[in-house]
Amino acid sequence: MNATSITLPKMKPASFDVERIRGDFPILHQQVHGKPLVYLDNAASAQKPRAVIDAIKHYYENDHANIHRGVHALSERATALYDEARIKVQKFIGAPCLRELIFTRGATEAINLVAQTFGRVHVHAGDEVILTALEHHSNIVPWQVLCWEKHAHLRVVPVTDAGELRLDELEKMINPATKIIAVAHVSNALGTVNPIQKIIDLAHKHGVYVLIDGAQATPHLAVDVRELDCDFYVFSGHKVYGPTGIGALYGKPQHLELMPPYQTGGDMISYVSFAKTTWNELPYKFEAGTPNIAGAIGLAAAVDYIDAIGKDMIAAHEHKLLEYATERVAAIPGVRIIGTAKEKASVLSFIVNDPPMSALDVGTRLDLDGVAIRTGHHCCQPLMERFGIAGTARASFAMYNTIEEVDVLADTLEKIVASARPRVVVSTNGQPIYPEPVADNPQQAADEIAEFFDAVDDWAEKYQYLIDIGGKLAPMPEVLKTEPNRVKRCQSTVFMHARTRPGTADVIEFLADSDADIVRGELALLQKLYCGQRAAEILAFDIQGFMERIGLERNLSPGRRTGLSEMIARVKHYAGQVAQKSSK
Ligand code: C6P
Repeated sequence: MNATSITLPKMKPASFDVERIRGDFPILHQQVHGKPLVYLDNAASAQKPRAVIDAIKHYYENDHANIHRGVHALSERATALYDEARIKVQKFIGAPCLRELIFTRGATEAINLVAQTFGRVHVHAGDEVILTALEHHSNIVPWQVLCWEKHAHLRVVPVTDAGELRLDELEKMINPATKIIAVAHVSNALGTVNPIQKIIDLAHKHGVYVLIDGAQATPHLAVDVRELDCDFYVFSGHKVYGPTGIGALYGKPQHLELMPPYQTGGDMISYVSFAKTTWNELPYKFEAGTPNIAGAIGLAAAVDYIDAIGKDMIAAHEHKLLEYATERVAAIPGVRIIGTAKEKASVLSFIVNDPPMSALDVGTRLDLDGVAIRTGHHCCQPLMERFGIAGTARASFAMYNTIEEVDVLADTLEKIVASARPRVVVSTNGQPIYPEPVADNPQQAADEIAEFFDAVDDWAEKYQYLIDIGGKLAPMPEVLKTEPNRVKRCQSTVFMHARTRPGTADVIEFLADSDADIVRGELALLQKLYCGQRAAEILAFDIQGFMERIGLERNLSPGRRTGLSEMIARVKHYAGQVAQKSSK
């Protein structure tokens, strides 16, 4: 392979051969918890074909050097590869010319770039920025910050119960103060394909600029920014089978020319003196510092891979998967699909409400059977609020998923829902009953718990232990489930209330609850360790070491680890206050 042959273009297959495609993705062929992996978390990040992995490997093994700087062969090769990558990505979204295609770290950085440059120039006090209720936080917060800074206002287009945008409301909302509309092409939480062409046309009729967040569209739909005539279009490489840390911003050249730089430094300048600095031409004006060269090369390989399969073929296959999955999941009693728009792409969000089961529990149990989905608010908290739910379980499909995998998802979900039991809430007549200590000190309690965990290898058995002890969690009276007692940064709803045991100066006890079985298990574990123990001993106990010893660290997702750390921090914070007071 030489420097210019970074991709492995294939002949367009006459028909869509999913097994052949699966063969191109090494990661898919593994077992998780003893079951074949069924990867349905593609909206969060898609897996990488060997062509992408090889392109990056080949680049680092043969061609790496910094770009636009060296006079030597490697630098020239790396520069050529980077430039070639830009051409491929430009073509991928139909950008008319190269200077309109800026490499960014991803969709998030691209939106921030536009808000902080274009937004700062065009939005002033009293102006309005229109978003929609189904935006990802990445397409909310940058605009919110801009509006705070500029004393401008955010307006939000509502969605119907099906998850479709109310275009009638948008039409009423646009007024002379409207400067920008920022809208997702496809909703990551519901899968709704928004009528962006109509939105762009409507906005332009009123002289309003439009940014399209294409993070969830580019993996599934053919995109042509020239045809769309949008002002900006952003997407992330890792969702289109490319590497993380790379993405792109398309912008109309007349906007990009007038926008001030987003970041300053090397490569984005034309000339620097202490008196005056001038900017480089487009697109380099917006690419300060050494860029993600390998990322761009990997993204180009991903784009080639998609083109070789054919976007239409991919879309048709994914549509079949989504239709079948919708039919199967909708038929499971107790399950409700969230997001039933007529036009959808690759995302199936649902909740289990009979008996009620937290999305976190659904996801954790599916994982035990090798099925990877995402649970929670999907970085769309305002949308979840609109639907009156804490979060959903979300299966999202990619070109390599199969009908058989959809069956595994549906069959496993059916089994999980059928085995779910309504939670029995023990009445205490409003009287809190704090648990008794299970040992003389936290270390002794930890040793007893660890004895069980040491004896079993299987995460499924450990998980069941947590579910069992969580089922016996001391009930927490509703009056204690207050906002100050809510533990933040958890994927589920968690309350904790600690106190000093009456008649003692430094013995801690606490009550806790959560809507998720797995979290109640974690809370019960903490009660075993900490309840009825002295503050100083709680503080001295090596909780981190214990979590590692019993393997909880390894088996919890990063999100769950964060939640658990917050719960531990709460008890320790309280113990710290008590210890300080009692030592005075
Ligand atoms: N959504 C999901 O699981 P970044 O993180 O910059 O690559 O993409 C941000 C982003 C922006 N817009 C939309 C519509 C998105 O879906 C995402 C990322 C992932 O839904 C991770 S939160």
